[in-house]
Amino acid sequence: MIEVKLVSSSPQSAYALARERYGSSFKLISAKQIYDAAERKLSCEITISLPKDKFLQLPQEQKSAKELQDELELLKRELESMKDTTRENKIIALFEQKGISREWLDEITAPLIGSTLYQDDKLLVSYILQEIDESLEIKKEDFSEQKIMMFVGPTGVGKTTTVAKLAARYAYMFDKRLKVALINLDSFKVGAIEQLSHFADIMKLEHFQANGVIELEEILARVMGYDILLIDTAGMSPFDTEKLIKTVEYLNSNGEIKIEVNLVISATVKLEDAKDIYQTFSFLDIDSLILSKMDETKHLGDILSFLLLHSIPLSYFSIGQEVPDDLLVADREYILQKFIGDLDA
Ligand SMILES: Nc1nc2c(ncn2[C@@H]2O[C@H](COP(=O)(O)OP(=O)(O)OP(=O)(O)O)[C@@H](O)[C@H]2O)c(=O)[nH]1
Ligand SMILES: [Mg+2]
Repeated sequence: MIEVKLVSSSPQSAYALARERYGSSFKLISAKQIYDAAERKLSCEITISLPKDKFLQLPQEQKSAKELQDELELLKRELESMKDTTRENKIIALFEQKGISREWLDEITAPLIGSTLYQDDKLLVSYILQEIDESLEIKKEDFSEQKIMMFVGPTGVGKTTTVAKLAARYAYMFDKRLKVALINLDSFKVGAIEQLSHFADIMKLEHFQANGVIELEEILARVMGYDILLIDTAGMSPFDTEKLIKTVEYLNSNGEIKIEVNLVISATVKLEDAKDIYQTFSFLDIDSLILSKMDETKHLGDILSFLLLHSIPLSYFSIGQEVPDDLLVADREYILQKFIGDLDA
């Protein structure tokens, strides 16, 4: 809609003028009296609004200088936005080059096209960063009731290491120590049980081995007095994944047990691989995401893009091999600062 002002000797004649020019396609917004001291004359100015196309259709000679100026401004703005859409914006290109999905960038910057913000590099960078920030979800730690946490993810991503770090955190790093037990589920991998039991021995924590859902159910029934149960799983073939899904479904169908599924995914992963991994494990109802190997990459664009597509809450970051030190509770600031470092570079 366009706003147009018309001046005449009285409100009635101003309104008649508007009718004459624009027919019935306008809406009266306001009217006010104007006193011209030099001429000692009273006149009336009305403001009307009308659709842009009606305004542009009018014969040029009927338009006042003010109207022509308004029209020119409008055309200028339209021309700017056309330039914006045809010219590649270098800030958007930079974010894309750093791994942020073009589709997402286009979607969030579309409303800015033609505005000064779109042309201002610094403002546009902060706008996009803020949008990323707002899209990231963080899962807070909550120990108000017993927790059974299962860790799933591709082979070698850092599941067992993360389980060990979390066990140490929960059992020893809070004012109120939590009673923690570790469980290996269906570990046919050579050395997998030893790897976790080694950590369990050092930390003096209970450690169980469960082969199959029945054994797991028995163990879960036995360890009801524990605050936290951490279930480590093995690297997956499609067959294993199907079995795992059935296990979790079966256990969750028993109203008393709720298994929280934590997907461990490496921060070094490419977007397409992250999508595949998510696809594989999405049947499990993923509660939260743990980003591992944050220390192995400076480029977080791909994993950020993945998070922008699927807003799964982030719970922890694994930032190295050291147990228990190299673990952080997920936070937006940390991941964004790392990404900004990459943008700066
Ligand atoms: N740099 C780095 N290495 C890590 C991190 N987390 C784990 N690792 C290393 O990655 C390797 C694999 O770690 P695991 O914890 O055994 O991985 P997993 O997912 O349990 O592997 P599978 O049980 O075989 O599926 C080990 O050498 C770990 O020390 C991390 O955050 N950063
Ligand atoms: Mg493992």
